[in-house]
Amino acid sequence: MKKTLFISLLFPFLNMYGQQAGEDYVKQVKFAPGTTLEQKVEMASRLRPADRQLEWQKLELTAFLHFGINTFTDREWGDGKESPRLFNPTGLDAEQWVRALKEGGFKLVILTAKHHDGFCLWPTRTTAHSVASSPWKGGKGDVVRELKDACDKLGMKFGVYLSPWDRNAACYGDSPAYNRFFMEQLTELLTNYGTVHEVWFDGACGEGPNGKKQVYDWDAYHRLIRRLQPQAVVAIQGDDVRWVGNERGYGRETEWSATVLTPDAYGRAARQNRELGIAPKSADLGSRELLARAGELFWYPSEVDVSIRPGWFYHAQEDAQVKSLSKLVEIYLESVGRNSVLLLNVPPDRRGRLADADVARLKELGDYLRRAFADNRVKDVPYWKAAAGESKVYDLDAETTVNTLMVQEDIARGQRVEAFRLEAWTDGGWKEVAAATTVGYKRLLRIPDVRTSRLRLTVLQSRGQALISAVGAYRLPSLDEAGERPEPGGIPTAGWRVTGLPAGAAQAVDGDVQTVWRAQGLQALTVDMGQTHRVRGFVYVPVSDGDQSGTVFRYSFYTSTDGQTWTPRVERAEFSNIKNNPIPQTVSFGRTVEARYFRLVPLEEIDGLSCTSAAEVGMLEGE
Ligand code: FUL
Repeated sequence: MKKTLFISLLFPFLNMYGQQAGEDYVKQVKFAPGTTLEQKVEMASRLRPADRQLEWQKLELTAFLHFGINTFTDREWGDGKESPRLFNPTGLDAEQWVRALKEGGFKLVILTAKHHDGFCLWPTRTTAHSVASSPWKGGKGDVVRELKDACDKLGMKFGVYLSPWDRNAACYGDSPAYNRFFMEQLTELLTNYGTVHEVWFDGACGEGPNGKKQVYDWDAYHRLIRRLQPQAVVAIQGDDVRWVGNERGYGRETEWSATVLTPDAYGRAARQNRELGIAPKSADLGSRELLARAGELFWYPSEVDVSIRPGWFYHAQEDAQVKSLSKLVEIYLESVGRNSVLLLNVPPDRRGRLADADVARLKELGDYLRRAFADNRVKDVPYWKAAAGESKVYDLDAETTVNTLMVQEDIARGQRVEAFRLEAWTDGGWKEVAAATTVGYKRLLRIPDVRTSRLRLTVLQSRGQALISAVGAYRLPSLDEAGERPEPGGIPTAGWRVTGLPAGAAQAVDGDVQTVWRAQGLQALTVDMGQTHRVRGFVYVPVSDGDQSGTVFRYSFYTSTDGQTWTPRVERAEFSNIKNNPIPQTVSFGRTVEARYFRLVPLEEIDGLSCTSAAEVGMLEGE
């Protein structure tokens, strides 16, 4: 107390948090009680990223490699009971992964060194549940080493995904013991493989109400990372990089890197975020309304993680569902173009290679983006310090047709633009062609073709002076618009009848994923297909837009030939990761069986609620 008084007498220009009036705040700013909104807005304008966050943001394109036991069991979440002997890639080629990603324009790659099943892709000293117990390379292999060597050789930054949730470790749930175990794993990864640029801690934990409760020591994990790899950003359950809030590949229309969302890993997060009524998925994480009520502001920029295929791990049955080039370009525009870094997952297959279709798509994406953004028609872009309400005219190199506009802020000095407008000079007058809210590192806006020779940018609202570092106008080549088609099953649903439920339940089996069935309680869905079919599995399509309540997490599935005797086909299973990635769930029975009736019995909803929903349930035709 005395010391604080002494310091403030000596340095009257320091505020109560030791920050000097007028100086920049790095990564975080606290508001003293009584700070007015006007003062907060001014302080927010001076919040800037730490150097490692700025370097990370400039990468724009980063990649994920989900690879491990699940690759060999065809699952999305393993239960930790798998034999390490299952891991046996026949032709692992990490250089092939890195080369393909470089062609795609990716600058950093993150490997799932350990996923939720606990299997380690490096020969760790902490557990026998690793590559050392697998037949691959006679137990002498190290996937982390092979990837890191390939990255160093080919010029790619490297990151590690180490799942805190571990379904194999015996000590998981004994908090101090597991924290020591986990930190040893981290230490191995961060000391034995050279420079690491990103550490990814997933937030998932599906232990459920009766599961083991592990209290993670995030502070200690973070201190360890800062000591061993100071340049590495810590993502998701870290405080450098924020999960965008969906796994579908898009950032928000209004995406603030300067956000009032307290990182989950901070002990005070639950209370502060609850008080503000926000969570990582909230639409608004940075408006003035929130700022007015907040006690802290963080530089916590968004990362958009999405897979090139429906699942995160490789499944042969998804070979025909590699995202189209047009979908990937849309994802690029709505992630990198919305002030986020894209983290695109491309999963190696059982050989330990990226599949041909994925490699070809990465090359197409890289070629497309290089071509699309090679020629900025705005030639002269001086640094512009703009007050709210000010405009600036940019000449194009000639009258030309453009369909995509870009604005960038100098985020090294903070994120300030709250609203802006772009006009094009056409037919002898200014015509508004785009208007949006935040800019941040980069904002890309698709517009209908416009022929013009001049653009006018107006900063409509800003937190202090906006610092515009770049403006661009491009003509993106057209794309074949063939979208992806969700595949509800295979057996036509005409003539199917739901038994024992109100008529609305028919919407779950009408062959149309747009119509949704919702019911109170955990309701079993029993269906009479009208005739006997040879079936090999089923598909559950969850509601993926808007209200996801009722989505089934744990379930059992039965079939019957007479509607009297029921055979369990899958018992007490889970739709892994369905909460974050609500894609169609294809479940195989492992063989073809005869059935006229089927029954899906929900055992647990994603949030433990007592309700059920489905966009569709379909049956897969057997051999
Ligand atoms: C999720 C995990 O549960 C998925 O399996 C995947 O790793 C994804 C990137 O994060 O939360």
